Amino acid sequence: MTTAVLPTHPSLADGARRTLLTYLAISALVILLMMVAGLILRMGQAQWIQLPADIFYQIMTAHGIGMVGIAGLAASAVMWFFLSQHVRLSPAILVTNLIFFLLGVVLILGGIFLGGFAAAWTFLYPLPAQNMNQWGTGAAVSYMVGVLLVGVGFLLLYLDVGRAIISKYGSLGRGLGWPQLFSNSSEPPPPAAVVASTMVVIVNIVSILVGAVVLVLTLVNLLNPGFVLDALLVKNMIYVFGHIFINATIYQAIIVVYELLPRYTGRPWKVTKPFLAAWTVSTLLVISVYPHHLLMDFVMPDWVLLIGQIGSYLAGLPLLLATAYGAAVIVSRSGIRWDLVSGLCFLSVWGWAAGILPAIVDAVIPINSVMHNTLWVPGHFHFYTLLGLVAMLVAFMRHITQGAGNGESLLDKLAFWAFAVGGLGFVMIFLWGGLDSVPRRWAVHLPEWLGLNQAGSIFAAIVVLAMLVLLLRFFQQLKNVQIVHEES
Ligand code: HEM
Ligand SMILES: [Cu+2]
Repeated sequence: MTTAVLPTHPSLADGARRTLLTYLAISALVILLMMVAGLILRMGQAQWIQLPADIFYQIMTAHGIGMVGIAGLAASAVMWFFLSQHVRLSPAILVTNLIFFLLGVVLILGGIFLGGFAAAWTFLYPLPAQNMNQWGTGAAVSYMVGVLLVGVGFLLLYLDVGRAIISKYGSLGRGLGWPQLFSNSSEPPPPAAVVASTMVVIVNIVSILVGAVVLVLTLVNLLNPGFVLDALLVKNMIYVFGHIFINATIYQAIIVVYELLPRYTGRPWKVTKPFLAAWTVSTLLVISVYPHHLLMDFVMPDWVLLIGQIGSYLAGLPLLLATAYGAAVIVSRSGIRWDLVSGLCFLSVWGWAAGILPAIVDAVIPINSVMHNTLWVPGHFHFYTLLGLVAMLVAFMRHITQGAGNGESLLDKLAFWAFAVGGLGFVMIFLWGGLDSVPRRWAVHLPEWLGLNQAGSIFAAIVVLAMLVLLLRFFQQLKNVQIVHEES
């Protein structure tokens, strides 16, 4: 049997390599399962299958939290892998995070499918407790404790990443390249992987701490209903947590593009001043724009909503421009070798960029008053999670198993195009539904909407099939990967 060498660097310990491969194998499996869950939801809305409403909301809750959680796990593997070439990370913490993650998943799944918890992944107050007896307190408690455990694991991981960056570069500011940005330091700037990881450490620690507090508050309310919460405060905290955490998955996964496109083009990814400035601006803004989830909450102070709206233009754009521009510069006339991995990298930058546009449209207050809670919303976030984030993750998975004897087949090429075309069709149908004012999170749709839902289901099925090919090949190749030390 031919053997593929895990393309990595000698400083990475064998144990850590195995752990990372475990992260990726679990991620591939869960992404596939959650996509099938999504397909079931869409087919239920299309009335192609009989899906009772309670089951629809259970699956919707599992799909939401499952996709967000597994995206976080897979993206952290991308970050860890590339970052460990520059700083000394703790392999023990990497394992610890995985254990917390798996324990949390068991409690979350138990709460949903055994206990019937179906308050959506955002568990907005007071739904977890006041649910017209759709589920018991135990189910909601199990869900909250599960999410809390997942959060504790990630918190440990990011604290370790922060520690490692500070011990090598001196401070998080230096990790973001502030001396080069603000005082023309002649030292070379930190590599792109370090800049991105530093940003993620800062924003995700904020996200997880706020998330932990609101989960505990919700738990206290569940166990002692006399302890009444402020619904608006809870909603603010939940969206600080949710908005930042899902955004940070892209900020971690994008490192694969910074690291791999240069290898394919033979040109370095230049860490320029605009690049550093974009990451610093985004660090501040990704934290402060979450109020775009509360534009319909008229009791929110206007100035907070304005920050949410204006910040939403500013937060994504600089980073996106710096990345899209960087990718265009590095690829154009480089004689780049196109294969599955470089194709997925390029597609992912496009998917991220294109997906931000409908997101910005939605963050404009007059538009939001029409589009809020329509399928426009899943339309925009599936755009950059599916065509952006998932493309980055699959690029990484297939890169890591690529090597002697682990080439790509014609089937892979077909799957790539099926993924791109199916994914685009799937999200465009969601957006179209939004234009038609089809509400999001409805198990049962009006007859007028069934045609769109059926088209959406067909595209979704194409995506699932394409992913099945791309990830089955990944598993097949994983068997051939042997952990061998490369010469440095
Ligand atoms: C084949 C791929 C996918 C399919 C078929 C799919 C399908 C769906 C459907 C039908 C919904 C419910 C829409 C509604 O009526 O409100 C949904 C919601 C959602 N999806 Fe997906 N999805 C896919 C991939 C993804 C990915 C890759 C992510 C994130 C990484 C994701 C995250 C979510 C989230 C967070 C929700 C919101 C759940 C809620 O409203 O509480 N999905 N998806
Ligand atoms: Cu947001």
